[in-house]
Amino acid sequence: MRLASLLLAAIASLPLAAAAAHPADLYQQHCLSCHGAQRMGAMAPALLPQSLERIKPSEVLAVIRDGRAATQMAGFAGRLSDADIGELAAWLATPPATPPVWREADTAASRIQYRDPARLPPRPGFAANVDPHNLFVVVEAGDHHVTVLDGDRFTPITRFKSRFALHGGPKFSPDGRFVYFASRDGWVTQYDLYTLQTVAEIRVGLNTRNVAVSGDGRWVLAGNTLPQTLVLLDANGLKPVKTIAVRDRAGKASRVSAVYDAAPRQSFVVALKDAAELWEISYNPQADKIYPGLVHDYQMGEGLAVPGFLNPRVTPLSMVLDDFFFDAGYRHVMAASRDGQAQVINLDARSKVATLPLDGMPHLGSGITFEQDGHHYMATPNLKGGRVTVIDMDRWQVAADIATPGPGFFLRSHENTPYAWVDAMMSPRRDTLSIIDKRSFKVVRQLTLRPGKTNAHVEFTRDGRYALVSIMETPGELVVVDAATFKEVAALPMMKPIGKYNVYNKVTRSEGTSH
Ligand code: DHE
Repeated sequence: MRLASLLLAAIASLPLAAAAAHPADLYQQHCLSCHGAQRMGAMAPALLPQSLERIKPSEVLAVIRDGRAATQMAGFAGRLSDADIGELAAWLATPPATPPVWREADTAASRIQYRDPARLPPRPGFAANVDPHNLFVVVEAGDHHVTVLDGDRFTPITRFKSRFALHGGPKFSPDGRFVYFASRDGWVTQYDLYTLQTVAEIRVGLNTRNVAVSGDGRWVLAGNTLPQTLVLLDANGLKPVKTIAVRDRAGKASRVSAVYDAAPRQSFVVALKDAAELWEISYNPQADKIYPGLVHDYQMGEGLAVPGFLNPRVTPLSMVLDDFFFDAGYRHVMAASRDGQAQVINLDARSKVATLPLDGMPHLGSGITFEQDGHHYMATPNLKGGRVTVIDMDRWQVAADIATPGPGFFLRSHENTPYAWVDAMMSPRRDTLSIIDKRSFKVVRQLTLRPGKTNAHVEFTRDGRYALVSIMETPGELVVVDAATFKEVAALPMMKPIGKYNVYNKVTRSEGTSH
């Protein structure tokens, strides 16, 4: 059911009260000063339908009525009638009469520089015995904070407030010094792990999908769904470099599904949500010479060559693809559509080379790769089926379908462990992790660390000895488990730790973790 009709159903359950005022007037009077003109966000988050998509209608009503703890959002019960609160909540779920506009100039004007990147000290400021490559960055969605954790001692080094609703994995500079976050309502943040301070922030759009950092550390590319743009930033200070309007061959605008860095290719690869195209944007300074004539800018006319450097190179596809995953050599992407079809695209030949029998909704962005008996495999959880599918990447065939207690979101492993861990967080068995032996493709253990609570999202220490598991609740926990004995060794209180990221595993592109 759509959000607006769910809200209307929730409103119908409210007690009858006096006739409601017009919600647009209520917004002007009570919400605009914090949530901004046209509901685009200001000191408080945007209140557009896209921004509220992930929040249950009953929760929207509850926040307006009772406020949000530990924020400046006060409750309006007593000040507004139940009918007014209901009308306002329903109105927020509908698109504004005038579509909100976010231009390049808005992006440029939003940038905040907290520290001069040129004046940052060269070495970490924390104790010398803390390994800067074994830090974990933990995103706590429960109260919109980030914890930086010492991965040797499992002790927090700092905890700071993030932008509202970070989504997707934070991305790291190649040396592991800087971490970049994207929030659903368009804010990109550059944070310095050496000084434990934010360097800069910029709002690249009204609704952002995710960001990627180039393998040479020079660029950050953000993919938006509103407006339909890609925004290229200088990674050192987040100055905007260029905005690319995302349009297909016919000129139709498309949202971005995901953008990832393909470091060995010196390029970003972009999947589009509304167009049967895959884009590759080279940041190789020699790209103009390497790809002459292969670059097309469909806004200028089909087949028109433009410089290869920092411009999209389009691969036309037979269907719209969503999330995707690279093979180990970054020559191919495995990509799936929302309706459960999957293809292998060769990025050099710029064409489909195989079809994969992956039904349901494989969550490819959360896949892993590994080698076994000389074969290269990738494995992916499935958002619509209780299984992990293992693909033989040498033959592009399904090698195994491993049953799990329910659909899961995140699969993780590490080079130093024979096991891969997957959750079942989309099912009633959300408290159960399945541990799969990568050699036999069998579930060898099921683990329920906190019964009745969501046990999900695993990340390993840099040596693979310990697995850190999220208890995704508010309040929740981060539980440290010995990766060989599966025994709990530590637990830290956290507020819905939605994801955690080990610096070393990320910058070395460990085969067991997301990139
Ligand atoms: Fe995510 C990553 C898409 C809903 C938590 N999610 C990603 C990525 C994509 C994606 C494309 C990879 C980006 C990256 O890491 O750079 N997510 C989607 C969806 O399409 C979906 C199903 C619907 C949506 O509203 O976008 C969706 N995601 C969710 C959630 O409901 C989760 C559980 C909670 C939330 O905060 O929204 C959620 N997604 C995450 C997390 C990652 C992620 C924690 C990073 C994974 C990682 O460990 O790298």
